[in-house]
Amino acid sequence: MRVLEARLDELELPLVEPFETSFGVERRRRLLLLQLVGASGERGVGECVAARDPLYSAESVATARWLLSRYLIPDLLAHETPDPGAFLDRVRGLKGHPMAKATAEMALWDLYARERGEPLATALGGKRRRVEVGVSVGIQPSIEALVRRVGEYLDEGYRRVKLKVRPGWDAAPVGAVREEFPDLRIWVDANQAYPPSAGPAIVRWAVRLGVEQVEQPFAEREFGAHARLCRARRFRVCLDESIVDRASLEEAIRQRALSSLNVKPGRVGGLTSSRELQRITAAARIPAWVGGMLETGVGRAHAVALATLPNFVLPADLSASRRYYRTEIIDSPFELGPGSTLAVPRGPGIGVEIDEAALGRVRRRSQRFRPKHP
Ligand code: OSB
Ligand code: MG
Repeated sequence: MRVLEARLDELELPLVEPFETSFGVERRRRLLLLQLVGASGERGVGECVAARDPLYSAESVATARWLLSRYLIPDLLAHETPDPGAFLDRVRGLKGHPMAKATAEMALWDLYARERGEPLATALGGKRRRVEVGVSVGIQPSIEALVRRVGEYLDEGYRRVKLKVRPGWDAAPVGAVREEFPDLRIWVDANQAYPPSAGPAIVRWAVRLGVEQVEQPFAEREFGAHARLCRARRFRVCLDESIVDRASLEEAIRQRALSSLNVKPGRVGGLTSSRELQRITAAARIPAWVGGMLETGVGRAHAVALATLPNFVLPADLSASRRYYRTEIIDSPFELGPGSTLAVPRGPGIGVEIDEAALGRVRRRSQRFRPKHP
């Protein structure tokens, strides 16, 4: 693949409603979108999941823009790239910044699959035609509002909810949802908000309320505390922020700190790394699933393709487009289908096309890049 042109857009999209987690509230999603034009005439697009502020992880829109414009895009324009792996090899010396690297790597994967005329899911080795999904529900202004929201999502067809929790917003709201919906699959996600000493209390309410999975209750490096929670064996303990690459996953497995893995391509540096982590979890008999970062249709399409791989056996955090945004920047928004699923697009690459008019309405900045010596 030879890249003749790159465009880096910064977008601002209002969420249909604020999304509150233990680390903050998101009202308007700021994000970067990278479009590549290949010598073949095909295009490739990648979405950067870093947010405006470095609250989920160290990266932000600003740091990702810097890495992309200063290093990654110039690298792509200066070299012939046979496949996404060749790009990863070249930028291996640049430390950190997995979300920025994933943006370029995912755009390359799209371009690569389009040049081969096959869907990204097929290029990755996936087989499923639909992927099962659930819905991640932010912290709400009141318990009544939460129960109402969950009811609306169930009416839309979702069959598994993930409730955001934090100290002070856990047993009571989760208990109210459980009381109203006795058979519902309930997961919770704390985004590292609890101290290790909270472990026994979490076990008590999670078991009493039939919580199926507890995601990242403790800090990123607290493998020991997560391992103690795993030993209760009454619900799955899922890691998200703790797992950033192969080494962290292997160490977590060695310490028995997880019984489920949330794989987000942005967090782990792209689709190649996501696929590798998926393989490692399969070998360790740990169920995995694809997480979400409030993506637009572009990042969602990449994530849906990833979710077709075999060990993604739990429902993904990839909901329908309308759960996030009123305006979608792709031509065919994702809709919830039978059995709480999203259809895997059948066209080449990510299988959806950018709606340039819609993109123009939410774009705040745009930068073009061309090769130095064409
Ligand atoms: O921890 O999974 C998380 C969104 C932003 C940052 C972190 C997380 C999330 C979600 C949203 O839970 C999942 C989705 O995109 O639907
Ligand atoms: Mg999470």
